[in-house]
Amino acid sequence: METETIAAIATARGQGGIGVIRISGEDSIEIADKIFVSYLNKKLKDTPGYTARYGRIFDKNECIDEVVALVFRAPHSYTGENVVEISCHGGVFVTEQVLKLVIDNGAIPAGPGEFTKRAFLNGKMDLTQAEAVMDIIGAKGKEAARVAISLRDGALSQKINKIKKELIAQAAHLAAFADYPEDDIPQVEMDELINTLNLSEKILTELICEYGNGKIIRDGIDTVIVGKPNVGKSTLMNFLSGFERCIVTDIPGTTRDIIEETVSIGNVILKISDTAGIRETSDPVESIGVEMAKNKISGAQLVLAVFDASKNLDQEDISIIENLKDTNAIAIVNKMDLETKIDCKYIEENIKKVIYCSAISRKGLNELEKTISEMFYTSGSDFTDGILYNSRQYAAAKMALECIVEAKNAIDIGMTLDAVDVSIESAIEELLKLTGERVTEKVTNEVFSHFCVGK
Ligand SMILES: Nc1nc2c(ncn2[C@@H]2O[C@H](COP(=O)(O)OP(=O)(O)OP(=O)(O)O)[C@@H](O)[C@H]2O)c(=O)[nH]1
Ligand SMILES: [Mg+2]
Repeated sequence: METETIAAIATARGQGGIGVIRISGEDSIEIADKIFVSYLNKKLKDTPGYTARYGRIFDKNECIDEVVALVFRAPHSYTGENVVEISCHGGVFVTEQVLKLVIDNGAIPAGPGEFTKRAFLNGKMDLTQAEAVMDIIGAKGKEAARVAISLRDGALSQKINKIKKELIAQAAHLAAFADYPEDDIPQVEMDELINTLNLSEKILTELICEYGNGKIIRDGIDTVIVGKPNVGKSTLMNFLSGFERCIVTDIPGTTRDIIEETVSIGNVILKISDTAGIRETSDPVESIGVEMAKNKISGAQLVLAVFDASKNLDQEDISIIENLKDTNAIAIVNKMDLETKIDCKYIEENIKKVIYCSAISRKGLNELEKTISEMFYTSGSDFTDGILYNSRQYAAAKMALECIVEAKNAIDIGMTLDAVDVSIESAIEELLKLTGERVTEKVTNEVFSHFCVGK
């Protein structure tokens, strides 16, 4: 177990109302006492846990800032160790100055995610809960945050632990039976064993099937906006991002490069790309953009195909529609504020979902959000009851499922219970990896290397 006392600035760099310097480890209170003087002359070492003291930070005789020092005592803290959090004024210079003093007085700089790593190593949370901490911080939308909070509460762990417990009971029974067949151990109840395997298979299969949804909730839907030049693609992009992300002009061929942005509309996150208008062109720069736009269509999870409602459909529109045959597309019939000339029937016959909007007057967004939700989220699904939320968890669940299927096959073909037990043991091993109960240091380090310093 790591014993050194670590410290880091826990708040974002930059100017802010307050900045927090977090210290964790056996010596954290002693170190803080060396630089903090409370107005009531109370030492932090004499301060109970969950108590704040108001005072000042000194570098020798020079006052650095007026602060609040908050004491947590092991094991009742985030990390499970003694923790002091010093809240000072939120300026870059002041927070760095306080951190430097803490380090000069015996702490070492914390690595990425080291506070949470210690919380995990001290048994305050399992690995899926620790991973969720970073997902809460990184959440880009409401649903992403809701799911991350449920995982931090242990929603996935509970699901996994339920199957794990039953599998362990079965494995123990099988092992005892195999080792001491002549002893007075009750016969293995085959029905019970098969029920456990079926239940495990069902839960793991559901989790694996929902993984795609989890990814969409967490990272957003890969979305591309395509259409002819001048139909209003960049205006739509600006409308969705809420600021002037793209250049908009009435000159066809304005957008050349792909412009990307992550936007959140309602509960939905879109990783959206605005592209060059698709048309035949002799301009070499524009034609590269057109090629890139066409390529983007095939890789996207969602295509927003924009049309100009004030113009008749032409050959270029029709060839774009033809290119959308095997894609998840929504037609956006834009410029509905103008007199409508477009053949709506043709579009509706060829693209399943059609939204009528005016990007310039910012109308039609609610309808778009609703349509995307219907397309991507199975109605009624509640993702807060525990889902796999990253590739590490997904890989472990898949391996566990394979072992369960193997165990079932072994029973079906009449293999010995020994062989069934081997597969069940392997499944348990994978589930223990998933929750982090039996995980290598390499994997643990890899998980926390993606965290920010100070968390
Ligand atoms: N009346 C009206 N004009 C719009 C609407 N949306 C966009 N426009 C106008 O249409 C013109 C083209 O808009 P852009 O967003 O640049 O179109 P684009 O599809 O990105 O064009 P390219 O980048 O050239 O392919 C601009 O003059 C916009 O102001 C709309 O809803 N109604
Ligand atoms: Mg454009």
